[in-house]
Formats: sequence, C-alpha cells, structure tokens
Amino acid sequence: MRCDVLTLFPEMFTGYLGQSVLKRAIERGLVRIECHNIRDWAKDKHKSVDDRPYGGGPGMVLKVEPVVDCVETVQQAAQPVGHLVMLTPQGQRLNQAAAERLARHQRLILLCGRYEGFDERIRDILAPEEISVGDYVLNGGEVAAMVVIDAVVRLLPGVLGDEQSSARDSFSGINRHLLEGAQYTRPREYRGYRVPEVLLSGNHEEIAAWRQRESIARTRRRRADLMDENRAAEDD
Ligand code: 6GU
Repeated sequence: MRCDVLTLFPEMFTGYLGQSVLKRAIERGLVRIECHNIRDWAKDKHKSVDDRPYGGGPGMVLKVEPVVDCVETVQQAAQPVGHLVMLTPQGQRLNQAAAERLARHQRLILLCGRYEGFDERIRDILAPEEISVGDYVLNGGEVAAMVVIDAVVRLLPGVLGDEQSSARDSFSGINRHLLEGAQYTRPREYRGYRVPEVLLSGNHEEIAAWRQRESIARTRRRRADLMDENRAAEDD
C-alpha cells in the first residue's frame, strides 16, 4: 500500500513512522508513506493557507486553492490516483470494519485539517470520504491520520507475524464484537494475585473456553452496546 499524507505539520509524523510496527513495515516495503506540506502549494508570498471565515466568527478556515492544488498534484504523481480521505470531526466514525475497507485500497490519500475547518468547496470539488476517530475534538487531523494508518497497516498481509495475527484481535474475525479478556505472563503470583489455574493446566480446550467466557463477561460489563451487536450478528 502507498499512503500520502497532506498536512501543515509533516514533522508530527516522523516520530510515529520511525517506531516499531510502522518502521518495520516501511523497511520491508509493505507500505510506503509520503508526507506533503500543504503550505508548499500556497499562492502568495506570505505562504498563507488559511483565512477568516466569510460571515464572521472565530478561527480560521483552510483555503480552497492550496488544498485542491496539493491534492490534485499528489493524486497525479502516482497510479492509481488513490482513495481520498479527509480527517474531520464531521466524518463517519472509524471502526474496525472501516479500517478493513480502507486496507483494501492500493493507495490512500489522507488530508488533515487544522484551524476551524475546510472551505466547503474543497468537499464540493474533491468529494472525499470523511472520517472521524471519535466524538471529541482534536486540534487537527494529524493524530487522527496516525490512528487511521495504525489501524490499517496492521491489517496488511505480512505486517504482523503469524504469531500475533490481527484476525485474533478484539473487533476482528471471531471476536468481531467482543473485547479481549484477561491475559497473564510470569510470575505466577505477585503481591498475592495469582494467575488463574486454568491457564497453567495445559488443557487447550478448557483454556479456549475460559477465554471465550471471560471475553463475553468483560464485554457485557463494559460495553453493553457491543453485546447488542453480537446478538444481531448471531441472528444473521
Ligand atoms: Cl479526524 N479531526 C479533528 N480535528 N478532531 C477529531 C477528529 C478528526 N476525529 C475526532 N475528533
């Protein structure tokens, strides 16, 4: 997969892309991530990318010309043109199904907003898919773009070892609507807290059944809304 990120703060991505799973995926050629500074497409000598909103009101609005030029130039720089995603709090909320859908694209273009928002004509002209990462307001789309990249890249073939296949995650495969249950590693006892006997038993069937029960119990306690989805999925 190739992923182009359009932002006013490309430096925000360097730390994130240089670590762990992402770093290895990039080194192994499984994903290519290119950041582009929207300011490079500014038209005037002050390199302005935002302006005051018509009709008044607080804050600044991202200007249509630099954003549309930036997106169109980046789209034309490689084939295919890519699926355009705009990160805004007004978008559809990201979930595992959306991440799986995005992971099927060969190329994504992630457009990050700042300030109070985008000039509406950016939407009219580019018809992006709009995605939000949750019902709260961030200072910009950059952190949200990293969330999208993180959720998508781990689904690409070869990124995770077989050992930790993403198919076993919460919200995936057989666990589509279940939270991960309790996990333990050594020592067997710490400050009087013991690892459940069943996990030490070596009985794989019993362990699997225990984990399934734990998972269901935790989901019921913490996320009753997901249990409703489980019931709906069972009915299907
Ligand atoms: Cl994508 N952007 C901003 N600014 N805030 C958000 C968001 C995105 N998703 C949730 N909150």
